[in-house]
Amino acid sequence: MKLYTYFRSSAAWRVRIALALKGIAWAPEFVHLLRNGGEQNAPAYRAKSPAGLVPILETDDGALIPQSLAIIEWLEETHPMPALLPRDPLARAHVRAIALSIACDIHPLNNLRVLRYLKEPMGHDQPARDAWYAHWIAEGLSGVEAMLRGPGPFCTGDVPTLADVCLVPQMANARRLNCPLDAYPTLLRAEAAALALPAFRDAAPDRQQDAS
Ligand SMILES: N[C@@H](CCC(=O)N[C@@H](CS)C(=O)NCC(=O)O)C(=O)O
Repeated sequence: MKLYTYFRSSAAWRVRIALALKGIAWAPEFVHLLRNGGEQNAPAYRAKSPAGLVPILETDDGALIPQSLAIIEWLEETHPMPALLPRDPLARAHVRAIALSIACDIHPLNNLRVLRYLKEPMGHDQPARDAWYAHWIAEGLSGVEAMLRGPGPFCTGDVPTLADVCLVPQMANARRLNCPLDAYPTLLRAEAAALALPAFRDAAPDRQQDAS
């Protein structure tokens, strides 16, 4: 299968982690979000991804799956082991709630196209855009910190789940934009546990062939 990916995309990073945890072979198709006016905007890519976003997964049969969480759920259904969702329905709901808090409530507010729109046409300068970014990170991560319970070391227990898959890229993004993270000791613990695993580390932006 092929993954349309950009090294710094946290949504693509989620999928790279899931593929690595499940030991699934894949080939990268690089989509540089900044070069050539943004390769996500090229007509050939838009034909595959009308939304102009990475990641998309192309299956061996040529089917295209957009949206990182839809891709990961498809991987979970087609390659169930190791599981990224617990068996117990309530525990599954909890894992999904953490993942969605990150993927739906934090990440979209700080996405490239949103930050660009704040600049043009809205006219917000860099300090204002940085404040926007930091505000939504703090608001979002405080909520997620309060959702974690139990001894860990991962988000919801002693194995990594979809929650950890979403957490690690979001923490890295926050750090890259100099957002303070000291107020989130449980998230830092879960992040450290995840990054001790090769699947999380090898999927990181600086390990990708398109890193520049
Ligand atoms: N909800 C989508 C978000 C995808 C997304 O926002 N991708 C970003 C990179 S992390 C992107 O392609 N941005 C292009 C742009 O903003 O122009 C998912 O989870 O896959």
